[in-house]
Amino acid sequence: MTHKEDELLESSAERVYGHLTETLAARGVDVEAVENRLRSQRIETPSWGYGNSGTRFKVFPQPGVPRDPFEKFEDAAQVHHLTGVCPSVAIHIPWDAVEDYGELKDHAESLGLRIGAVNPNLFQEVEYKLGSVCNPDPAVRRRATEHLLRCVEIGREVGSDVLSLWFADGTNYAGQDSFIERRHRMQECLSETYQAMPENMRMLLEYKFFEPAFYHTDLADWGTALTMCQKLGDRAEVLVDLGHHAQGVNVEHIVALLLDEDRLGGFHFNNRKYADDDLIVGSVNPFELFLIYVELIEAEESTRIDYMIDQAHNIEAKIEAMILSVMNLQEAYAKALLVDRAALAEARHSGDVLRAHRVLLEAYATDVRPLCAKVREDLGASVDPISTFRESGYLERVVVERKVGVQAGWG
Ligand code: LRH
Ligand code: MN
Repeated sequence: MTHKEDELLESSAERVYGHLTETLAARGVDVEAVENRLRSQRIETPSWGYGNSGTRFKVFPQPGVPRDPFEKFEDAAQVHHLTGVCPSVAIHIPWDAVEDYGELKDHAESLGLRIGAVNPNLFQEVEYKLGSVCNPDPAVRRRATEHLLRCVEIGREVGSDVLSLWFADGTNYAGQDSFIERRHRMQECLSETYQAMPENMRMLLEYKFFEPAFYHTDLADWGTALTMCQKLGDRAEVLVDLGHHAQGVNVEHIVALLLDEDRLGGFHFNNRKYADDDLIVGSVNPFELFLIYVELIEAEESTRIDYMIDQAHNIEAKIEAMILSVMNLQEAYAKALLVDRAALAEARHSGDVLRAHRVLLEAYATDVRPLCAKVREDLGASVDPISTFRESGYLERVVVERKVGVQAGWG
């Protein structure tokens, strides 16, 4: 692109941004306040989103995929560098197991990143066929609890204050095991883990209604997770993975309820059309994502919520997929920040059904991309991250550098 064309593009972007902020100000929107919230948005990316992943049918390797956690952090640093809002990376143990976790912490910090949530993997050892913390065999439960305690230690070593737990535990046939005995086994293992956590650490419990279990799942829904958290303690909160609900479930209602219970700990953002598809967030149902953020806007000023991505980029370019995911989250958040709360409350209280609905539609229909581009520029990131990434040659470079060696993946 010539310098002239650059200037033209820049000036037209400024004009479009100028027009948008005028329109918003005319609608009574405090644009400066919206931009402040957008500049302080924080999205955590998953280390496993940079590695190979797939389905039971096939895992398609991609050239340039990281071979170890250090290279995963280098790719994550690209996403933060280009979007400005992803300074932390969640790790999964043992997928990200290393000799020296202090070295991994230093490496992350040298890239301008920090290590976020620690995710213990209790779904790939042969011993866990009949469950991990819910397994009928106390020796297997002991082994599972030891792994949880080890991950609390790793959290201490890497400076993480989030232990993020998902259990594949469940049964495949009616009668296979007692729902309540399994629940009590889980509570026993989790309370020992909870007691071992340092004061600043939070335990997030992630529920999922099925898979890999096909008759019942021990932490199947928000209710089983919430009541378990209430038994464990104040620093146990519920994690909402957008792909973990049955078709037709109103996720934004669950989010509102967990906020009201002061037990919403965080999200695993992704999207699905059918089951736990782990597709790019906002790629299937962007309106649902907007409605979830509408429920979060007021609450997040008074409570800490961890916004994390949890996706599997089975066929698409992984770093670009992560960048697009973060841009979709910036836009969904920006649209939700434009909702005229006073008009919404007034319409709701006067029973004006469609006025209330149209207040949301007005915000949702606003093209906020110029605002998000301006905010990224303010953060020293890119107004057009995907073009900047494609023109950077980063992918071509790592494809060459990472030719030899075993690519990282779901183990
Ligand atoms: C389970 C899940 C969980 C992870 C895994 C990678 O479906 O959402 O959060 O540990 O995906
Ligand atoms: Mn998840």
